[in-house]
Amino acid sequence: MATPIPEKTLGERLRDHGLSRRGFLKLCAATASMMALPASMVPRIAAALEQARRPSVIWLSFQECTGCTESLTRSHAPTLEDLILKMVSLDYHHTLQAAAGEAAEEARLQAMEANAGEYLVIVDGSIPGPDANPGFSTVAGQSNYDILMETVEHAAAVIAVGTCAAFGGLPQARPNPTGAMSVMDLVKDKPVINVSGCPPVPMVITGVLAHYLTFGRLPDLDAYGRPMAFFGQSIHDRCYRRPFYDKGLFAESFDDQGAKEGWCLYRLGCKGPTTYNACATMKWNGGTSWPIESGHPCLGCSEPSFWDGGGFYEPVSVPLTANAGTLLTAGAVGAVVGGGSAALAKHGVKKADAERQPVTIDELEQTQ
Ligand code: FSX
Repeated sequence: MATPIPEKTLGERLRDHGLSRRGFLKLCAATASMMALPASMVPRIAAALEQARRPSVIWLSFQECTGCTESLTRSHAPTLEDLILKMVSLDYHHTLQAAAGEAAEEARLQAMEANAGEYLVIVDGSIPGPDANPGFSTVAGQSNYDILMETVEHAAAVIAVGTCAAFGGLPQARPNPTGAMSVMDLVKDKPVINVSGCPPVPMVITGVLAHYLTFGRLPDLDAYGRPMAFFGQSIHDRCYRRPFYDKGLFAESFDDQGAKEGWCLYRLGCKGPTTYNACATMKWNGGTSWPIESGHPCLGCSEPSFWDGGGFYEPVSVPLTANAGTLLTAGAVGAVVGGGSAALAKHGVKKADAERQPVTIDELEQTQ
């Protein structure tokens, strides 16, 4: 019997694709930045990625709108092409795979068998639970629930991408007609990491994969199972409109003078104070903009309470800081003058920013 040819290391694959040493270091620097790691980590990332082998990834899509995959295709650092061709072996994905029908299902089963105990399962969309009508949502005649449980059985870990998979999302909103459940409601014996957002920030999806590839483990998580590097601070704490909030300057309607001056959108229902995500720093569409920069309040799409937690345009009760637990009513918000900088300092924003100061590629090459 022929000896199987081992999969090439990532370093070998990158060289096969014509990537120079300098280009490789740029990729590592971008990866460090994406994972919110200091530049001093780049040599370690380079050494790890050089020797890494691409993990098999099986991506399952259930009750969702395909916005999560649409978001993934807009990742720019790394691009989707970089991710698929160089970093992971994407062995099954409804929207992106070339195979169809029985060949597609066969590819999933083969990937599971060949990589038992080592493959990653990514899920987008919620799942009608075990007590729901199995006909609510099926793929290849199999219920979503059966496919999920069959596929995760020998997985190393599961990544729930999007608020539907992480917390139930839109399909689970009242009255939840399909009995929709989240991945962590159903998968209890595997590590589950939640990358919430409706849709999630694309570089957060690729960042989690890059972290796994680099360090061989999943990143540190918050109380909702989300990676701290991306969900560790509220939208409010990183919002460029925060100085207006601290001065009590609020837009009262979408076309008043305050809106034109770019004042805080809190009174128009912004959920930034209670929402944790990386939108304010990573932005969207290649770093072009994000909802608040476009003049619209944050809807809080990365939180479990997204759909049933109150009106999109109703002001929230605001915690003064994420850790203080002090709730302010809407009327008291304007009095919080000067609290913002203290809160920012408390969250270590300046320190984190300082650690993320860029270093030049020439400097990095000298450390190799
Ligand atoms: Fe849900 Fe994603 Fe919102 Fe849509 O797959 S998180 S409805 S962007 O597509 O699942």
